[in-house]
Amino acid sequence: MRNEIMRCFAVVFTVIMIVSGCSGREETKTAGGGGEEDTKPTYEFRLAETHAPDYPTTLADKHFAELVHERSDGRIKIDVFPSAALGEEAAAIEQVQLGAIDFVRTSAGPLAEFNKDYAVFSLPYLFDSDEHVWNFLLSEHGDQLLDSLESSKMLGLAYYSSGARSFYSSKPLAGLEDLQGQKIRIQQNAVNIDLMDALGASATPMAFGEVYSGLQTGVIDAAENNYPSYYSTGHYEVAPYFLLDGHQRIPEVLVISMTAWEKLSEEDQELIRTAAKDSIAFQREKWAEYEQLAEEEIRDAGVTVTEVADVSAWQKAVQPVLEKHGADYQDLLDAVEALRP
Ligand code: GTR
Repeated sequence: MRNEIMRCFAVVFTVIMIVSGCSGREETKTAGGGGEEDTKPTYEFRLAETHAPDYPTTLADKHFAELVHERSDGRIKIDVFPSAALGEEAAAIEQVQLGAIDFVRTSAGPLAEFNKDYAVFSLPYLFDSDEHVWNFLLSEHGDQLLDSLESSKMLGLAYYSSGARSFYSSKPLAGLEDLQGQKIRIQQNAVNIDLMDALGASATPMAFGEVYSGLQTGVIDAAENNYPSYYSTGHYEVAPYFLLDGHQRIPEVLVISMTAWEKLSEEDQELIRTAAKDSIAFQREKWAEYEQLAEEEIRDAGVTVTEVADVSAWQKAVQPVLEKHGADYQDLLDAVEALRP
């Protein structure tokens, strides 16, 4: 509920920011003796984040902003706006594409609506483990995907950890059969719609910030996410059945708008790219800590957590999704296979 109130403030705030047209202000430092150092431009950028201030991705955004600030001797300032203060995730990506917001930290799930290649991450049971995901993300294929956002007027700077997604419901949920007919909120993209269909459920695309009230009012029965998101949003209070099938491991991505990128000198571009890469280790550490805390809190709160010991029935059920979409990503799927630890 606290999150809902924060989001209401966030919407009002967004309107004010959009009306006042505040984005990526650029000034040139002219004070001093006229040397090259004195004429380097200063920038003030905004970064959109959907999660709460204490969430691992928000902490990493802030760490990234600090590195950039320090390394640019205070010339480049990045203000982080958590709790969807600049809009829900898909809307924030759109604003980044238009150049109205400078950075967004988003899941790769909604990015698929802007660049089809990103839907590869929504294919079910693709990665076995966190190690497997990171082998892929840190490979040349991971880098190519970051660069490929350029065709959508954006650029990926770095990936962050996001664990595995599993189903949770307001109705008893202990096995695949219980998903039949349930209305499940998804991150909107074509693969997710077919995935729910294959599992016998009904897909309901909905913004992340609406899921709590959606579950509470029965507009949806269920949703799916990792332990940290399930905990941080309080979804476990209204959907206390968590079924650990781990159907997807969708990374987080730190993205910059091409409009902001092109304002920067090559030197500053390098500084930003390096700072983003250097913030990965910090995020992964915060992620591991928070994932453990979230699991403990959820179990302590009395949530019914059921582990799926054998996912083979699930993998069989989702075959039609892989048959329909797999061919679009054959090269990436070959790479995923080759990088299996
Ligand atoms: C979370 C992710 C968010 C958002 C959310 C969702 O795991 O960190 O950025 O994409 O999932 O399901 O909308």
